[in-house]
Amino acid sequence: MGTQDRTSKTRKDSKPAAKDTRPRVAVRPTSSVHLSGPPLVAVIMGSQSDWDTMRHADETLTQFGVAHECRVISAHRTPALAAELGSTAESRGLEIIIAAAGGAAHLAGVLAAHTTIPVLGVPMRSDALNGLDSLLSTVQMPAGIPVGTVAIGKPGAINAALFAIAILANSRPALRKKLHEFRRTQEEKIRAIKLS
Ligand code: RP5
Repeated sequence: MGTQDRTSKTRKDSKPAAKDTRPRVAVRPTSSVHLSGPPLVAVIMGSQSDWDTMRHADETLTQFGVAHECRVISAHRTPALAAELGSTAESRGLEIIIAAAGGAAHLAGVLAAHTTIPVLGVPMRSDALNGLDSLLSTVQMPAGIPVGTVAIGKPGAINAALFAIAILANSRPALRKKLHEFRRTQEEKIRAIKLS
């Protein structure tokens, strides 16, 4: 897949290479594959600024041992890449796409337009309208191209991953077992709470 080239090429001109003073950002690269095997889930986000939220989807999928990839692809800044990801998803063996975007959040809808595999949309919390803009943009798909939309922000990121896992678990008994264990542990933690 065409991803942003993060390495600068060696120049043949005489000038010594200028020191790279760009800030090092603690995020995963534009395209990264998590866990071995071909990815079943693609976690796509419209901007690097979405990663702090979407890392929770990444962590949840990793916790369940689901092979996935995380990528920054924008519907408006890299439209060709968005079309490529969507239209090749099925042939690459992806089974679910999780798409996160904020503001005029059309990424999930654009990806869904290019594929028939399920697309889950995660509305990002925005500065201007606190994510209400993202929520409405993601959820209000006209009939014919569905996007399953989850909650705004971190709860949505986690639930999109859990939803993807639930879909995959339909045909994977081991994953279904892990989901049951997850629910049991979650319930036990709540039952054990003692308020002072
Ligand atoms: C959307 O615009 C992204 O998904 C992000 O949530 C929002 C702001 O992006 P940046 O301006 O931070 O890159 O495309």
